[in-house]
Order: sequence, then structure tokens, then C-alpha cells
Amino acid sequence: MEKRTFLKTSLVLGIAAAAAPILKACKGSSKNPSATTGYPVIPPPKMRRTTPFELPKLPYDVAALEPHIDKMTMEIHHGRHHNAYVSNLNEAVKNTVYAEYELEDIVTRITTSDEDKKIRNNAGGHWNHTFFWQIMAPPSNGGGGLPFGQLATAINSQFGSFEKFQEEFGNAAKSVFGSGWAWLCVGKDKGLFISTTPNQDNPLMLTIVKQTGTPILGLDVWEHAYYLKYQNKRPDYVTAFWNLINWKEVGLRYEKALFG
Ligand code: MN3
Repeated sequence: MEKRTFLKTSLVLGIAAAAAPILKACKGSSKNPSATTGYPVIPPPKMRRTTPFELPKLPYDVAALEPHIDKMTMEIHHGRHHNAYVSNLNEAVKNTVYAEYELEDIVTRITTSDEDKKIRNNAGGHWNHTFFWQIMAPPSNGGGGLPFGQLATAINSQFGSFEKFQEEFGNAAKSVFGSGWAWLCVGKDKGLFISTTPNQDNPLMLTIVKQTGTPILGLDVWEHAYYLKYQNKRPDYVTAFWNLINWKEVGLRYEKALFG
């Protein structure tokens, strides 16, 4: 094992070990609603946030995903849509229990209640888009091609082949009615699964989605993500996405999820 991988693995295992007693304590608590609903037990948030949420910079130039995703779509998608989720989220969490939560702590704990709705939509929007920018890369700088390493082995053994995985993921993305996302996730059994969520929900939302897991790949199929270039031809956008996937990043997220 490389030194870096070893350190990363040790760190992740260390965090898991530290969280174990908290999880155990929650399981025994009759006050925890999860004990009766069958939903996963959620440990208390550990992180406290002191600064407002901010729009992250794109990890590449706004035109770098051309011709698959055009510059204007990226400008509007990142600079206006994502930015709106961030500012709406900052507004929505004020004077709520989520006010000092880190983003992932909000996303995992958010509920289906009416009071949580604005936070659910905007925290989901902020998390999903931050993730989406990272799992893509310009074709000239690592985007596209094939998965490699442990992830490639897992995809082949679980879906039969990379082509079969592409077909299944593509069908999921095309099947989303209206706005939503398609995901490739690592489940509790450490196996891979493909799922979809409506609106800005995601597989981390423990009390909202049926099949929870750690997303390692995701595709935004809201019309704002593709309409300027592809109009109603969502399947063409889904096909173009394969030229942009940052398999190095997806593979790292896979390995982290395996050991987490
Ligand atoms: Mn979007």
C-alpha cells in the first residue's frame, strides 16, 4: 500500500472508530425517533460552522467542458443557479436548529417536514452542485475515458461490464421525470448501486430517500443543466456526460467510501 493511501485509510478508519461509540449510544436511546421508524440511526452533528456558506470556485475554466457542456450553460448554472442555492440556504438556516451545522450535517439530517423544505431544497442544491463540479473534468485534462483501479473492478463485477453500467446509469438519468439527479453510490454493504432522486434530494438524506448511500458519481438532469445546448434532447446530454467524468476523483471517493 502506498504511504499516502495508508495514511488516508488510517485516517478514515480512525474517524469510523471514533464515531462507533456515538452510534452505539444512539441505538440504545428511546428518545431517538429512528429507534421506532426503522430509519438509520443518526449520530449528533460534530461540526460547528461559524462562517456563511460560500459558492465554491469551479475547479476548471467556465468554458473548459466545451463542447459537451457549453460556456453559457456553465456560467448560468454555477454563477446563478448554484449561487442562489447558497444564498437561499444562508437565509433559510437562520434561527433554526441547522444554523451552525456544516453542509453535510444538514443534508444527512434534514426531514420531510414543511418547515425544513426550503433548507432541504437549498442545502441539497448546494451539496449536489459542489459535488457535480468536482466529479467532472475537461476532456483535455483527465475527463472521460474509463474508470480504473478498484472502482473498475467493482463496476465490472457488479454490472457485468462498463458498457452495461453505462446503459443502466444512462437509463436511470433518462427516466427521471421532471427535475432531479441520477447517482452511482456505495451502499452500507459496500456494494455499488444506481439510484435517482427528485429535485435536489440526494442519497445522503437519511430520513428522506429510501436507498441511502455515499454518492461517488452524479448527473444533474434538471433542464437548466442542458437546455441551452440540447433543448429537449436529454439523452444526448446524458451521452455527452461520459466525456467529462473525472474517474480519478470518482475512484478516490469510492475508496474513501469503502473504508468509511
Ligand atoms: Mn443544477
